[in-house]
Amino acid sequence: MEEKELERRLAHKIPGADTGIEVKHSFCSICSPSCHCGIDAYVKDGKLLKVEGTQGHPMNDGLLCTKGAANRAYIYRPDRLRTPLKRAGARGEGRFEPISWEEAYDLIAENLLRLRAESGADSVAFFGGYQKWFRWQLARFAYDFGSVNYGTESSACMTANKMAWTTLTGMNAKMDMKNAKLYVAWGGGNHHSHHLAAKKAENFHRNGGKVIVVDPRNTPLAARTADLHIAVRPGTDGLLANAVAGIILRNGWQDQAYIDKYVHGFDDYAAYVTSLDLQEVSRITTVPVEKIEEMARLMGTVKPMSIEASPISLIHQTNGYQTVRAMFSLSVITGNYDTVGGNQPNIETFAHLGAGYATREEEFIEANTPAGFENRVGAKRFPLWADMVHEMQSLDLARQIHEGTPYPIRGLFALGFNYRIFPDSEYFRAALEKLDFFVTADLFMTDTVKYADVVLPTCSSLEREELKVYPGGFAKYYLPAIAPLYESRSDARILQELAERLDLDDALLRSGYRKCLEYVFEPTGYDLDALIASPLPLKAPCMRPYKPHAYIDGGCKTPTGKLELFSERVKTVGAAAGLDPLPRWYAPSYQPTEEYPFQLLAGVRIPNAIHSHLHKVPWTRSLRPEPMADMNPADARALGIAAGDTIRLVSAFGAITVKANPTALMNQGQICMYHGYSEADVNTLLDRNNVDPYSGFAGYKNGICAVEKL
Ligand SMILES: Nc1nc2c(c(=O)[nH]1)N[C@H]1C(S)=C(S)[C@@H](COP(=O)(O)OP(=O)(O)OC[C@H]3O[C@@H](n4cnc5c(=O)[nH]c(N)nc54)[C@H](O)[C@@H]3O)O[C@H]1N2
Ligand SMILES: Nc1nc2c(c(=O)[nH]1)N[C@H]1C(S)=C(S)[C@@H](COP(=O)(O)OP(=O)(O)OC[C@H]3O[C@@H](n4cnc5c(=O)[nH]c(N)nc54)[C@H](O)[C@@H]3O)O[C@H]1N2
Ligand code: SF4
Ligand SMILES: [Mo]
Repeated sequence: MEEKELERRLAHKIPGADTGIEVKHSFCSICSPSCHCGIDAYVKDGKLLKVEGTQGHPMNDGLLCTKGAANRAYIYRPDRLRTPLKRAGARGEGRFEPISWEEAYDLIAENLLRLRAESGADSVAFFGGYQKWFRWQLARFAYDFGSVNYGTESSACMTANKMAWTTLTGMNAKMDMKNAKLYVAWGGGNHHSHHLAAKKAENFHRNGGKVIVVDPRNTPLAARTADLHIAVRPGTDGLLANAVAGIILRNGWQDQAYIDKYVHGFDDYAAYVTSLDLQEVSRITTVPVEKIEEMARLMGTVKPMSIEASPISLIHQTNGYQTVRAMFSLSVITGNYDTVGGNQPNIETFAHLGAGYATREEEFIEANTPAGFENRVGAKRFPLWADMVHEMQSLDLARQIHEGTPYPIRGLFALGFNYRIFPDSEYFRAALEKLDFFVTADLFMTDTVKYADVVLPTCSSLEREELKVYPGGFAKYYLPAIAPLYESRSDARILQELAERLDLDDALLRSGYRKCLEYVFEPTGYDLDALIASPLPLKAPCMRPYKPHAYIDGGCKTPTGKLELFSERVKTVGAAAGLDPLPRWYAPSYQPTEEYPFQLLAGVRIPNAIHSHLHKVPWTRSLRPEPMADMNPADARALGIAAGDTIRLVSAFGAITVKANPTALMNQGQICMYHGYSEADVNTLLDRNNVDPYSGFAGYKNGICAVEKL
């Protein structure tokens, strides 16, 4: 009887002394740091049995998304790297021989030091992928080595938004949806990209808040929450925003007292936005005039208003930076910036998150920045980026490897790197072939890893210690739920050990993760041991309540100290490159043609995948077993295409074969194709030179293609 009961408890994975199952507090890092949900990890004999969302966690309160629920399948993927590897075949072939960590470190040290001696430290570039947790240490590592070329995947994600807010206000900004009366979701695909934000939006709507959704597609967010859905033509949002501003000003809905006190450049801005012709705007954006007017009425009269911009869809256009700047300007002219329920200054806390309090992260990163920083990759090509962002613009990396100008890049040291994330990914792949030495750390044997000379196996969030901060003033220091699988080591440990092996002149970095954290978190008042002991995230002792207008009253961190609708910074830095100090709209480069009649939105989020790393997990893959292009049913019918037919997407740069997925989500004339598939990489269809001159961001949502039935 007792045996039966134990069997039952084991089968149901019930924790207890009898079953030997323990519940450990960990977290999911499959998607961006703006989530990183708390996980209850059920562990027996060092093996992860199952995961559940942590109840009461300030981020996810018990919830996990499709991807997070697949954590066990993710970390036990059969292609996990088990040992360090040395390349034994040609680049890309995938033939390796296992080596020890010592041998790997020796090879890395020997080659990096050789390249530095032969071609200078800048000839080695350092790159950090989507896992943002190690970046503060990687940046310092690169600068200690002496290279100015540290960069990240954020050359394709979010940074252009930050640049726009910073141009306007001197800082990045966040929403205060909890206290808003109007929420404007501009190009956000929340239900598929951020289920927790979607839930908040639904609650907001249910509690009587007004919602405007600006999205070409009839997304779940639009269908379930929108009082007004603006199905704008992709790439024309900036024009829409400026036209809305013009209507607000013509009706006197602006907050003139606020503008008089806090704003620089209002007259130039007002002259421009009120000159726009509504009929023309309607024709270009495909939004009816009455809808534009209704949008302006809501934005001009319902207060407070919080605006949220997608971290990508608008800035994956070649006019993206100007577009989001135009949108954020609406917050300023209506007096909604730095107010309760509006958009508020966002203090960058740590690891790409604004938790509401400051740390010494920036100081830590920038302490040892080498001389010649103005020469980093992409700096000459994208002067505004170079002026505002303390990283190389990684979009230019492949070009510099190929062309060797203004100086050669011969080595690449990467943590979590996927060349397929870049436009014209084939060009980047070919660049990897040209490198003298390439080392990367990853969890899996990916297409990119196959090009490395030395491969380091790293571990997942469940296998490492990591301090995470959370919005609202929280932090939690997680310990590993299970030991690192096989011979893998955490990225933080790898950096520490390599700093030692390379004899970098940096006692702090060499003293390890915990010591570095103590330095960075010193001003917060946190006791790191308490952050480990507490099962749930704790509030920062230094956290202060928000005070409206405190920031703008104190003087903004802009050249004039005011909110700059006309940017003196862009005027100074961008004049030679022809950049406009006003958020003036211009059309994105590519428009459909007779040969390529469809607008191609590459990489709009799907619920079951994130970039490259869930396509190979059977659970998540089963929800969308094949690479599929979403298209409007009428478009499909016109081409004789039925659901599941094999089709080819063709552009001037490449072609991929996928399945057709006709869906009412899509408008006519537009195709959505997710990225990250090895077998159908949509980024091979894109033009690497189709970029935003302000930010250097690629036009991922500004491609064109033809569709052929096979
Ligand atoms: N067409 C198109 N392209 C896009 C986008 C798009 O919308 N459309 N989106 C862009 C955006 S927003 C982003 S954020 C990027 C995504 O860019 P990336 O972050 O470069 O994309 P991933 O494919 O996730 O590659 C990350 C790699 O890191 C590995 N990895 C995972 N966890 C760890 C870890 O803890 N340590 C280490 N060392 N490695 C780890 C993964 O296995 C994977 O190989 O793609 C960009 N590219
Ligand atoms: N499941 C899942 N979740 C993810 C990711 C993932 O790959 N999978 N990636 C994570 C990352 S790295 C990021 S950066 C975020 C991205 O998060 P989101 O910004 O929410 O990403 P998307 O869903 O791609 O895009 C949002 C919406 O933008 C619309 N859109 C496209 N072009 C335009 C345009 O020109 N104008 C307007 N107004 N709308 C447009 C699309 O129709 C889509 O509904 O998601 C994160 N979450
Ligand atoms: S993948 Fe899902 S469960 Fe994991 S952190 Fe992101 S939202 Fe949370
Ligand atoms: Mo992203």
